[in-house]
Amino acid sequence: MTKPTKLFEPYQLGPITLPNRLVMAPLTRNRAVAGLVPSPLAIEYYGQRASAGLLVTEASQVSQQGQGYQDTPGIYSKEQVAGWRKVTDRVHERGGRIFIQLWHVGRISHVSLQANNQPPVAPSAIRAKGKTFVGGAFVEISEPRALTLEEIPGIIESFRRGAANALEAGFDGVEIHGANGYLLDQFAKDGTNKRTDAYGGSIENRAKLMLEVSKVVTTEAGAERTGIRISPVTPANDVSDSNPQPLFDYIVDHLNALKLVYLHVIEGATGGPRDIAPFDYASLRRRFQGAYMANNGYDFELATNVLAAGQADLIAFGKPFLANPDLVERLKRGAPLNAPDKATFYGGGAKGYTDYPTLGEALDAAQ
Ligand code: 8OZ
Repeated sequence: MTKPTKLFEPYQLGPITLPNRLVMAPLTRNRAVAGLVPSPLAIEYYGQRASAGLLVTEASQVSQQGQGYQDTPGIYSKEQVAGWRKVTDRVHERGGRIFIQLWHVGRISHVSLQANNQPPVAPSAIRAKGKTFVGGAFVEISEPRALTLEEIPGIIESFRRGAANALEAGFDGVEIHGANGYLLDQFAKDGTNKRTDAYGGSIENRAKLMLEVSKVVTTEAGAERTGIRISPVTPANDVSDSNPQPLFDYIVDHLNALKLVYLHVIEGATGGPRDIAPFDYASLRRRFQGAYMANNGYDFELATNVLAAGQADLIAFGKPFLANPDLVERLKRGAPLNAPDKATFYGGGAKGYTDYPTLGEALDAAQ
């Protein structure tokens, strides 16, 4: 037996009872098939992980313009909705719960993914230093163009449609991707947003798009089925803000007013050090009345301590869930974990996707 922990206690997330506090974090896997429909293998992949308190899908673009990497699934066409329906059906048959992450990459894209090879869109025409993966190769991220004021309602509408499609596909709820240097984070942070109109300048103006998207998504899906992910200090995708604490305190106060069901916070650098920059996460926790979902580098010990201290309600695990379909069972037993294989994270087939063994399968194989 492992030491006492709240990790396996149920949690009431709006109308949904989660059997435990472990969430599978959204993980990009680049295995969508023709039409950017989730792969048939995704049915098994998510189904295998249904014992999570909650599954959050890989980021799924709400429009063609919102795509930034090859083979990421969408949630804007009928075919994509039908593909996702098979995933949600399997997860529900296995007793699980699943939200989809709604995504617009903004400037983190490449002309070859955009209609008529147009530049990707951004708050301001500033190219992100970095590469994306398209056509089987790493390529420089393209120079974006600044969205006009007239285009912003269309962006908001694409998120609303994504939420409506998600419900039609049988999802239990949606998570807005407000993190990791993608469109909503690009608008919020002053390193990427140099606008001089109603969406730039002050904190209020820069936060506006994230809050307007949150408003329409909560109206469509219900606030009790809408979460959001933020990453106040991550350097991911070349994003930065000169003063993130008041920015995210403001954002969280206003998300709280919209009554979102959870706030998912990447603490520190995405997939990297937790202590990259000073930030008072407890301030967000205090401000937000819904569930606080903590993410980034958590293991059993840290999760247990943070839950015991009341600093979070839910803990999102990324790589451990990727490599361990039965992560809940393994942590319950204090069993060893499969190591994730980086070479198969992005793209490919069943290898490194649906073939990580459960504890039972690993024991059988060892006989
Ligand atoms: C890894 C590779 C591509 C995209 C994120 C959606 O960081 C992503 C992502 C991660 O949020």
